[in-house]
Amino acid sequence: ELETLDALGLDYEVTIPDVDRLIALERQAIDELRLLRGIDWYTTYRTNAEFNSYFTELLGRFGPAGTENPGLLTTEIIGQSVEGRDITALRINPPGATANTRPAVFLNGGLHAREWVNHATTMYIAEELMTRYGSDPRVTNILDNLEFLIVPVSNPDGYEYAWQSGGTRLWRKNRRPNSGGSFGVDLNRNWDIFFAGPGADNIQSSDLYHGPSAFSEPETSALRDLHNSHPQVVAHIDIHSFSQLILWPWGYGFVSAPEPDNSLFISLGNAMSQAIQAKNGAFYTPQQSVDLYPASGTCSDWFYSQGAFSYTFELRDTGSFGFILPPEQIIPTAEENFEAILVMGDTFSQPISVAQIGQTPITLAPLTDTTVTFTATPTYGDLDPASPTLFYRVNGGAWQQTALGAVGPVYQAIIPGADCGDTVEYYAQFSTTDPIDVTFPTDISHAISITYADSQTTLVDNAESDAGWTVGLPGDTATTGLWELGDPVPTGAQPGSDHTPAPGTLCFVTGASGASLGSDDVDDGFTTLITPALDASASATTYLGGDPFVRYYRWYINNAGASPGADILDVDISNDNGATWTDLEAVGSSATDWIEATFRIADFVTPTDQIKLRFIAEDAGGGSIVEAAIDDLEIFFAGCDTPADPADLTTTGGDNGTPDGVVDLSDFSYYLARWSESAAVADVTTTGTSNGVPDTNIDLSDFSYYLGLWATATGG
Ligand code: 0X9
Ligand code: ZN
Repeated sequence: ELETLDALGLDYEVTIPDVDRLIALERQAIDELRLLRGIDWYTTYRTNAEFNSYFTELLGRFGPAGTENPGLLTTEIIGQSVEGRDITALRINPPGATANTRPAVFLNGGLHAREWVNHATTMYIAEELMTRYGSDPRVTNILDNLEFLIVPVSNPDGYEYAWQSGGTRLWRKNRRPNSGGSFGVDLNRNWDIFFAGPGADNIQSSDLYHGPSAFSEPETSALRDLHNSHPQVVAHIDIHSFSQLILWPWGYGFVSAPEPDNSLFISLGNAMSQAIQAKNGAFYTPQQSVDLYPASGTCSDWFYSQGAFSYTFELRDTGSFGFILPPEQIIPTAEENFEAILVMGDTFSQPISVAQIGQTPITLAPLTDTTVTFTATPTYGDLDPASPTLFYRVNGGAWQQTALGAVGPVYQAIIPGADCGDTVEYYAQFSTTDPIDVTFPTDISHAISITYADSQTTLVDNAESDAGWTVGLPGDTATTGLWELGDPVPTGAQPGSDHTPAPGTLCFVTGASGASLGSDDVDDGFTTLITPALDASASATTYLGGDPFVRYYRWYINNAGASPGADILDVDISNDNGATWTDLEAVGSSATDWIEATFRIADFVTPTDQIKLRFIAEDAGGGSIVEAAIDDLEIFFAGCDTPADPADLTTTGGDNGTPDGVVDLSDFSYYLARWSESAAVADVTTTGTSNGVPDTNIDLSDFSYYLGLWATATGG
């Protein structure tokens, strides 16, 4: 096939030069590991028989008469495969007041036979939940609120077949003998949701064969029946590999889930991705399923059609080993995905999932009202429409409350403005009709906190002309998609226009031209963009005590092509004109939008007048689509002007009426002269009082009031 690609002049990358050899090495590694004594169960891949005996072992530890953490686990044979193998579900449901009434999280692994890390990861999640119950407060809370239904081996026949020797390792489907003599139905195309639509195949021998009818297969029917036997499955994950993806419905076509569901899919998908990345650094791209490719009749779409928030996970890796993932990656894969389960568990432990819309601003403008917006998505239970309330307080004072009003699908309230330097804290509260209260943030002792400050922009570079940027460096290795100043041509990965409002057209972009997805993106290495020196020194602003910030808008896509999510946009900051660099951010997640990035410079480097930013876009693995763009760079200062001293009237030694921040004898003589002339500036109080309120009558009380101000300012 390579010869064909070469002949056609198509760009390709060999990720695994010899899959057969990799399979042979895998078998050798498994056989060697098997000989070791006392190894962890997850150190190597396990057969059907080993899964079955491990189910029994887990029952011994966590079952009704368990030795380790009794009463958590029951197992259920939910059906038999085409070849008559038992399909086992683990039901984790601790005793206690809420036992048997909890909403459920449903996890299934191994629908596809060759995706071996799925079976192991699903099993690991079950074991870890049970091991930690009672000692880990987070897991305890999750299991006290949610039941887990877990099926680690959903396709035992296919799995058995993939373990046989002789070219069966990459088997995907079940082992249905089809009428035409071929074998297997794709168990992720056999569900009763857009059955036999796009992305499924009617050809029996195809890997994507959907089967003769929806739920024609006992394996999919067993999972369906387990779902249907539980009154409330609220969340679900169908666990696959590989590509490191977190996918949500719909997957059959280019239609988003309705709101507020879609917002929850996105925010929870992002949160799970972050939790995974925080564990071992592996990045899983969160995106809608159909953006991978349309597939109809899938497990996840069906669970969502039944009311569960359902995801499809694609576990490790991004293609270096693919399905033949080395056994030493089982545990890290399982561990990082357990973190996602914790996030999902936290979310569905509450009957309403609350999120704030929009980035929390760095500062608020003084004396200006602020509108805050939330979404509240019932995961189960019903929202009391009278309940949404915003609580806020200023400078740690008493909490005030105001209703969060429904505006379309969101809830909004206004926080009245406060003085520069004041700090406001706030949280939102929503209740179910039960009532159960849910707050955002969950822990109200960590309410959202923002300080009011003035800001002054001292530098704007909208990239409509080149202010002296360095576009590419001698050591850069990318062969296409080099940074340039241009008007981007839209592709599936590149923005259709710059960020500056019209008439702006230009931005810095990794190859502005190239009309198709993979043309003129970053390939074969990295390309570097550096700003000119930016003045963020204190002298750049009139704001006393002002704090410099840098802001830019970025576009970044790395989620298409052969190795989605593998690359990053690395951003660094320098305060010595580029001699040394400090990490500012590493962008790993893709967004088909311009995203604001704002940083307080002092959090990274001491502000100087030699600040530079460096943007390195890289296609490290090859084979992926990488597009980056930068626009609308700004430096601004936030802080509060120290209020002018009312006794400061003139510049030292001058009679110019221009305050200079110093109160001395010349201010006094300036006042005396104006007072003698009955000039308006001398009117500083109401006759007979020292209230500081001018009354258009200038007399002795004004003089004594000013004298008092001056004496205070000068210390006598
Ligand atoms: O194609 C599948 O069934 C899943 N990928 S896998 O490589 N594990 O076979 C992904 C299905 C996700 N859904 C859609 N893309 N619609
Ligand atoms: Zn799969």
